[in-house]
Amino acid sequence: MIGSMSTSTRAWSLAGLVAGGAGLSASYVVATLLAVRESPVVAVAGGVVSLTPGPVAEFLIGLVGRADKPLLLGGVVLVVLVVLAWSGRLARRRWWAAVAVLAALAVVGGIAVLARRGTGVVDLVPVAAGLLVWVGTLSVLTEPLRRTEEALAAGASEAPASSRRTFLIGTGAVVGVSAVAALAGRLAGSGRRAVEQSRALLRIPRVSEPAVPAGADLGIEGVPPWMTPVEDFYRIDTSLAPPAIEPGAWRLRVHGLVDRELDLGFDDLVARERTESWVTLNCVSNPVGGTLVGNAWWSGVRLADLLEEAGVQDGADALLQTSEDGWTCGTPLSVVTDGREAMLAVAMNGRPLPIEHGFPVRTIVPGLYGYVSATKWVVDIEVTRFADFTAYWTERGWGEQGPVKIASRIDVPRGGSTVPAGRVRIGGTAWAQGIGIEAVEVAVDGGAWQAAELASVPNEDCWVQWLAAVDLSAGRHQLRVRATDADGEVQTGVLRDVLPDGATGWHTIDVTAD
Ligand SMILES: Nc1nc2c(c(=O)[nH]1)N[C@H]1C(S)=C(S)[C@@H](COP(=O)(O)O)O[C@H]1N2
Ligand SMILES: [Mo]
Repeated sequence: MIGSMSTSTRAWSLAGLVAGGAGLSASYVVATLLAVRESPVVAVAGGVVSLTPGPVAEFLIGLVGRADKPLLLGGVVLVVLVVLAWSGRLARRRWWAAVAVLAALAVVGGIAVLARRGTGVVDLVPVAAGLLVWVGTLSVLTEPLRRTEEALAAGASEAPASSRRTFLIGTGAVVGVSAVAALAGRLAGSGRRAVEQSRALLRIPRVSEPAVPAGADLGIEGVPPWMTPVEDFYRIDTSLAPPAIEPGAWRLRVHGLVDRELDLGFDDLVARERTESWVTLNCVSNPVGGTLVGNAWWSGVRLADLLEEAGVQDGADALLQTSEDGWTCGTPLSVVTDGREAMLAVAMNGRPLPIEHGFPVRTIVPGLYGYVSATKWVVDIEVTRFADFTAYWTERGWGEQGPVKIASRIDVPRGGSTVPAGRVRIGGTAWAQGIGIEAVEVAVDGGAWQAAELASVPNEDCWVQWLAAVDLSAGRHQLRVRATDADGEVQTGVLRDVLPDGATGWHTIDVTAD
């Protein structure tokens, strides 16, 4: 097979193909283990779809009809195979050129992954893992080929048998390991798939559909919808692979400084009296003007009711919450029991929680940042004292209590954009959960604050859209916004970093009018 020049070329191509297969299988396995949305190949196909100009896509679809998706995936796979074989042949003369081709392929895959909705850095891990395995396998497989070439060049009449054997054994082993790994990936992913299926089939009684209150969404182009669709809801957690928990297997223990410990299953929980409310959740790491914030319709069981059932003892001032994957946070007891809609949520926007957002049960406490309250996959609540524990983020320098800070954001126009001179509409969002937004004001070029118009909202726990109009002469201008909460506190202009307990400062952008 690798005796003569021509078959040797085939061997190099084969090495490229097999190494590529190993890389793809590795990226698939890692993608499954991390439960990222889609494998790089699917992402590339999706990217091709979104980059294809409309008329061209329509023409092609007209040509091939419903077979467009399989054809597209097949096409991407075919192109990848050709490139892989070519990379193997390149490796024969110029090793670095093969690596460059593979790296370029990985970059294309990475860009395609990142271009998808709702992906992040974690989604790149499969691509990186694939590339590493790829290059490693290629170098191992081509090593005996290289020795053969050297032997031939040195005048040997045929390839040393040992090199041939090494190459064939190596190739076979890589093919075998890749196949087993891909199979294992399928099995590993099946746990999550099974839970995804349970979730899809789960009907929780008395969960109502979200109905956006009249007047809450001003429908301003460029301002995110008042109700955040779950697929657009920001996601923050420390888990690489979100826990996949069957509702039937979920249990919650409420213990510590209580008269009666509770040990509840999912059915026990949802059988209890329920509450539903609009609550805006945001992350302490959200910078001024940032997007780590979302508003949803949550359905669940009031935490205060459960705590009353358990009977909280004197001296307790905190709930130490633990998730299935061991993440912890400490929540002020006084906040949870002061009458606000603090709950163990089982549904988000009228559907069971998505796995990424805590399925089957998570905590929601209006007015607290997520890192001290919004435990996803919650399985344990200990009634205790702040003095007696530290939690995941407080151990890393973040503040203990974490009340949400009043914030406002300009969504349109976008910073750095150009707008027609004259009357310009400015729109955005403001929030002060637990207290409510009383006023929003905007200022141009550091001038006088002028009041914006506020949308109406159903409660003080969710964000408020606002709209203002200002006159801009031709040239560059600075726009800024500030809010006032229902207690009369005016948002501070002092710029502070997100660490240790949330950013402050006025969101300020530059626009050009012409
Ligand atoms: N189990 C678990 N719950 C968690 C976290 C986490 O890392 N693990 N992160 C918290 C943080 S910092 C935030 S801001 C919110 C984000 O919730 P979301 O991903 O549903 O938007 O979840 C909180 N709950
Ligand atoms: Mo967060």
